[in-house]
Amino acid sequence: MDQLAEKIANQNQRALARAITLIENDHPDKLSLMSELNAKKKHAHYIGITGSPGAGKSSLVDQLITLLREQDKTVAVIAVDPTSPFSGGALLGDRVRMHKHFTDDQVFIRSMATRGSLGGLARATKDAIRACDAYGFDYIFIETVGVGQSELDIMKVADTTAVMLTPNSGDILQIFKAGIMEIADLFILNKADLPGVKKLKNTLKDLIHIAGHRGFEPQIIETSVNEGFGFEELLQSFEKHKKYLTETDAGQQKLQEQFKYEVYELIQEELWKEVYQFIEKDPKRLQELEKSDDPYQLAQKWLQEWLKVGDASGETH
Ligand SMILES: Nc1nc2c(ncn2[C@@H]2O[C@H](COP(=O)(O)OP(=O)(O)O)[C@@H](O)[C@H]2O)c(=O)[nH]1
Ligand SMILES: [Mg+2]
Repeated sequence: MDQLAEKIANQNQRALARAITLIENDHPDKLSLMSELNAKKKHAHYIGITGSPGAGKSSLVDQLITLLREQDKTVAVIAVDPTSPFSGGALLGDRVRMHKHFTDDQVFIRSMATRGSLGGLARATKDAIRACDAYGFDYIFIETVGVGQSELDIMKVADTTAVMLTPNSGDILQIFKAGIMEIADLFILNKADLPGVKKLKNTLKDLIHIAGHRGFEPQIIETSVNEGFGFEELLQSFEKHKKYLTETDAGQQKLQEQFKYEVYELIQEELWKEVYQFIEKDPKRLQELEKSDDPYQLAQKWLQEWLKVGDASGETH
């Protein structure tokens, strides 16, 4: 791997970009690279920001980068937006918006490609965040469009999850229905310069009450990129949540749960890759597939065959 982890830990951005490409392509050496990177992690604050397309996530993150750079903090941004193709709108727009930060070597901005591995985009994004952590950024922002299961899944890696809402957009009901309320550690009401923000805040308070929360009571922060307010307060709110995680038992427990979930997920991904190869490399199974109309029977049969091959070869798969 050409001392990639070492180079990343020495703050080489080209090495970091290369590692993320290897991660996206599910390179065979990925797990060992990730393990090396993990040993070098520096415990950045992972902050997920999720919300509908056009809510203002990128614009706000851009403002936060400026503010954090003034405080001499370093920042990485991983943008995941499957609604826009990699070479299309999202990246182009974000590039223009975040342009001034692209020449700053203490800022790293990357859009994740949606192509790729069996583990999928969520897995690749989590690994990319870890790679950024080995580089040593103070903050790592993860921007996602809060719609699908895969985006919800990405948020499980964040220390702090912020859900962004905007006045009169109707996204609040969608977010409530998708079960996103429960994962929010705080809410950002962006475009608070627009009318309707009071009404949104009241609705939100009601819905938070209905959805309930465990431990940390989510704060509601109003921001406006256009009028330039709310940024400091938002950063303080991030800090407050980070403190909750590191200094309370409930916070520690949440981190432990996240860790356990991630180990399980990695096992699941690796197992599935092996079973998948086992099935796909035998053309006889494809014929079986055509003849069968019982998915339960096939799944059971193939799993048993896979287990037996492991026994016969004396290996544990
Ligand atoms: N009025 C208003 N418009 C905003 C605000 N923040 C962002 N926008 C606009 O909303 C649009 C979408 O912003 P963008 O950051 O690309 O949203 P994203 O898709 O969530 O990343 C852009 O035209 C922004 O100029 C705000 O606070 N107030
Ligand atoms: Mg965006």
